[in-house]
Amino acid sequence: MPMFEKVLIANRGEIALRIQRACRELGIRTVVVHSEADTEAKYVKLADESVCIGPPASRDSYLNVPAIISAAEVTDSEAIHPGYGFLSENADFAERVESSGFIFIGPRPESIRLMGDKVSAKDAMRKAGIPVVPGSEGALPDDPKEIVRIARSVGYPVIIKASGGGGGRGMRVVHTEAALLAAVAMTRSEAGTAFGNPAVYLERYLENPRHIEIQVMCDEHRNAVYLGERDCSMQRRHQKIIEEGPAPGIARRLIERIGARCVEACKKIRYRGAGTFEFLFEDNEFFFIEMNTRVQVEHPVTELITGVDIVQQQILVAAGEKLKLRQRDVVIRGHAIECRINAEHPYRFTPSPGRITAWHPPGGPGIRVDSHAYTNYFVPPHYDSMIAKVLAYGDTREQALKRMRIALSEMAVDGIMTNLPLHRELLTDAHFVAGGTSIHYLETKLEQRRGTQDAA
Ligand code: MV4
Repeated sequence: MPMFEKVLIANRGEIALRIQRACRELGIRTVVVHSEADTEAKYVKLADESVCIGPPASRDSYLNVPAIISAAEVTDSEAIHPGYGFLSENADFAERVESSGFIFIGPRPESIRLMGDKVSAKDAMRKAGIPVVPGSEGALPDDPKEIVRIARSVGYPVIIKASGGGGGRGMRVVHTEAALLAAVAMTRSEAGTAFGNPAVYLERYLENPRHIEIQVMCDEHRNAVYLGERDCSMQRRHQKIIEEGPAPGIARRLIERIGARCVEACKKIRYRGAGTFEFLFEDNEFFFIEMNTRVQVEHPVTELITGVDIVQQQILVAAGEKLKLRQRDVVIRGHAIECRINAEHPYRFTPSPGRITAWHPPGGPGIRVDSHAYTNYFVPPHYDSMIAKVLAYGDTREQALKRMRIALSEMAVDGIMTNLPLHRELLTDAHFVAGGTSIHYLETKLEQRRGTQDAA
């Protein structure tokens, strides 16, 4: 299949700019679709063409499937890159894109559907040789006696998860048998309302894990590689705020073993494109929880430590090209850390949209800034609050940490509030600096911080 001449970008903000840059380097012309709130954005003007697809609210623009398909038609685009969020993991959208004669830059719709249903995802991965969290085999039955029996055999605490959920939506931790059936009923009913699917499953609840994910890239010709791991444990309410790679303190041979399994699983399900296997990591063991079928916010961490341009690779494999990359060519070198800069109150986390009156991004050796922001840019209130990703790369984690501290000290954003103060604090936090904190670390730290402030 010939390379694309024109790609439509069905997203906004930093990732729309990131995809645009990848296209430009590949010699592909770009069309960016945008809402009325993003008309004046510089990355929209920078695209070869732009199409306004509706009012500010996401459902009327970035989630408006007919408007996006029409934009692809009127601009003669050949392929659509969905970025992350919005329609990126919507199997129906991927199907509509293909049935309208365009190429979806992402996995086949069947793969998106398989992974979107967490019960079928876990089942497929277990059958493909990936270690999963011990729990119910498939969805929980209706029979309360059976549910009680399953929970006993798994052992408390357990977690009830909605099959249609994911990313932290629709889950409930249960510590005792007395609380089990009510929790199952609640989760079922919420899942029916929220996801239109009341199916739930049960797992052993891991109390203090890390969140480690494996990046993969696959073509249509049965080639697949893994691109190392990222540690995404520094998060609050399922919003990651710092990611890094490699994961501090995890033996290389463990990563290589799980990475090889991910590659085998991808081949088995004929996965295409970029993907991320999410694992919980506890007591030196990996447990699969979910697979993401999109490019992720934190993909630049992997780009810095492997030298692979993930977005370009997504486009190339979507065009039907064979991966040139072989596993032996994937060499992890150095260390990368990413700080997500959000337009929000640094400790209260309330959104802080508005006009940026001065924008001073950092720079220098080993620093990468992925951002669509600039002085006089207006951060619209309708979307995600992330306005930049600051990355620091170094030969060692210590060097990356140093460079990140310098970068954060150079950076200044006026006119709106940002979480820069929180990042500056975390980059000198003894536990974070030591490496290997759990998924609960940040929330616990913030609670303690709140406590000490109330006392003052
Ligand atoms: C878990 C877990 C503990 N044990 N599953 C939350 C998001 C979704 N992807 C899965 N999640 C979890 N599943 C078992 N069996 C703890 C979490 C979890 C979590 C996972 C990854 C990153 C951040 C998290 C924050 C809270 C809970």
